[in-house]
Amino acid sequence: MKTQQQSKSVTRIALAAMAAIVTAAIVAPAQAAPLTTEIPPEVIEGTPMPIKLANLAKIRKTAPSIDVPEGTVLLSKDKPVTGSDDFPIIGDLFYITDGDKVGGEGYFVELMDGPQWIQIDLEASASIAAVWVWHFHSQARAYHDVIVQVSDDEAFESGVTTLYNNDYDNSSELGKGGDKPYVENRFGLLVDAKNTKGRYVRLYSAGNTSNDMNHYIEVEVFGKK
Ligand SMILES: [Ca+2]
Repeated sequence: MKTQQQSKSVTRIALAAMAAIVTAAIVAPAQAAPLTTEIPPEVIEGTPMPIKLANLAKIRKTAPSIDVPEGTVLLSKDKPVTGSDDFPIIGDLFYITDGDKVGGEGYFVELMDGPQWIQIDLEASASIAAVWVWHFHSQARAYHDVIVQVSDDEAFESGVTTLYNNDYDNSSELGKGGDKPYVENRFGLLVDAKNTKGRYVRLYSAGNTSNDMNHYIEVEVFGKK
């Protein structure tokens, strides 16, 4: 029969062993690195417009960052882009993956008013770690109903994962989102994709606080093939 002292010491050893296992479990998948990208210079043009929107997120003053798995790369560069508006009013859909993130004239594509979407085809299913979005940053404004989704289905009819949704009143009818509307600036919106598997990334918006149109300068999809 064990004495109380022996029993305590066995417990201590067991606890130490458990702690070692827990530590190993935490350390093992931590082969992660903070995601960085090139942040475009600030270009502010025109007259500031009032932003009348409740529940706005705090304005970003520095580049956002999340940890992503080691070996994460930019998957979207020059990948084909389609959209709900095939004939943009200004610019071209390929601007969205051409690597240029400069604010101002000549760098953004303008899609018509109302709820519109664009879709990036990564040309193969991938493990997606993050989606970094620049709608427009030469004027402070917030886009309505920003929704980011991933799927292996080109038509987004099945197997759809919503990564981000700030349609707080479900006006775009894709479901109510819990993310906060935000003011666009050169730091963009960094969405944690949590290594979701998919070939297509679709982004929705429904106008902005300055006008009814939809704009994109660049969207970067990061992940592993
Ligand atoms: Ca671009």
